[in-house]
Amino acid sequence: MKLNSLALSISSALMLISCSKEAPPPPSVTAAPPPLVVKLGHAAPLTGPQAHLGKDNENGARLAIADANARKPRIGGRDVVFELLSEDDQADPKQGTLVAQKFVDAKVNGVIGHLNSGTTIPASKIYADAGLPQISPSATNPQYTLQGFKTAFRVMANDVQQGRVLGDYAAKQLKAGTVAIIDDKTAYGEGLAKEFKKAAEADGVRIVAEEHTDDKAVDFAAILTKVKSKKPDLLFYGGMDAQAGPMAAQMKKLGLKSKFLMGDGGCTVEFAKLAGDAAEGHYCSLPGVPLDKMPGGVAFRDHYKAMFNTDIQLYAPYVYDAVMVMIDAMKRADSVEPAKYRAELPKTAYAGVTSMISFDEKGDIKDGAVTLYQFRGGIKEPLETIGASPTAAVPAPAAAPAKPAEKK
Ligand code: ABU
Repeated sequence: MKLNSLALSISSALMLISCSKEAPPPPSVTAAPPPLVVKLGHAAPLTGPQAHLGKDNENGARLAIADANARKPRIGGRDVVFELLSEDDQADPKQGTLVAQKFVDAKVNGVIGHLNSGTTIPASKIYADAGLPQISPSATNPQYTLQGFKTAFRVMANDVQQGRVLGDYAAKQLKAGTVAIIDDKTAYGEGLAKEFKKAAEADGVRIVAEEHTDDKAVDFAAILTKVKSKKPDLLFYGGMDAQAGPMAAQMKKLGLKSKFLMGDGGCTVEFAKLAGDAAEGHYCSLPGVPLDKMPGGVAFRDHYKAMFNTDIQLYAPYVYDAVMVMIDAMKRADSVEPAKYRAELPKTAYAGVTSMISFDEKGDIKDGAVTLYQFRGGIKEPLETIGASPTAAVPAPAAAPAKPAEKK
């Protein structure tokens, strides 16, 4: 009896074990894959005399990335989170190439920048060799997109367009018969001065002096004294606000009464701050239309202010658009891989804050406008806009845009 009972217990226990072995496993919980982190490089001078412009560019990129992430993007069937890697290139060409190599080594998915032509151009070779798309929001030297790189794009008018507008304006509107030119020997300053000179001379202007400084200089007494002896109707400066402001102040101190004209690098509130009352009446140009005429300009100004508690310096709306154009190409390619979404960039037709953005066969924005301004009471006031910059009236395309010619 005892043996029977023991056998029964053993058999019951075995049955239980056997049953438990055959029981279906508890439902497994399949964890969702973590979001794919997509790194975007951003480069600008974040220290030195142009740090105010570099921080403004960086803010534009941060704002775009925050907005893009808030939309919970999905690309290639994965949730995606964009992350900004911002580097200080100090507006220095050598440092620009070191930053470019750092981005390539960090396997960023694309680059926004650089701010300066002098850094953008040498860095663009490194990005091109790595097949890494690059969109500059502010480098205006034409050479950047003349190198035949399939990776190089720009979202504002270049200095062939800007120089022509400035040269024509000096001759036809400001009636300058004689002009002195100073540049800062950078790719931007020298390049814009060259384009200005070409256009002004074609309009019959006589160039009476050509002088050079650099992008760290603060004392212009010697070259301004030489310029004064030539009595030019107008002084054109190719360079940035950090030099243009003190230069205008020193012109006034020296009694040099020529009109003063410059391009986008000096077309800032910072120029007026540095020049003080010597800024009054001076002229400058900016690629694009005035902020309050941009399709999303007013909303962007408020959005930027709410996020950073400061005002836009200059290029932030273009940086914002550059980031969004890159992300738009990734979405259309359904891939964040540079080799895949790069092919979508030439087909861009993006309704941005600044304008409707599409690219020509070189990678330059199509139909870029240039606006002239005059400083009055410390504020730059728009005078006129040259060029057909598309506005909010142009709707976002519903269908895929026509494929433009492939870059070389
Ligand atoms: N576009 C003027 C400032 C940046 C640059 O081209 O160097």
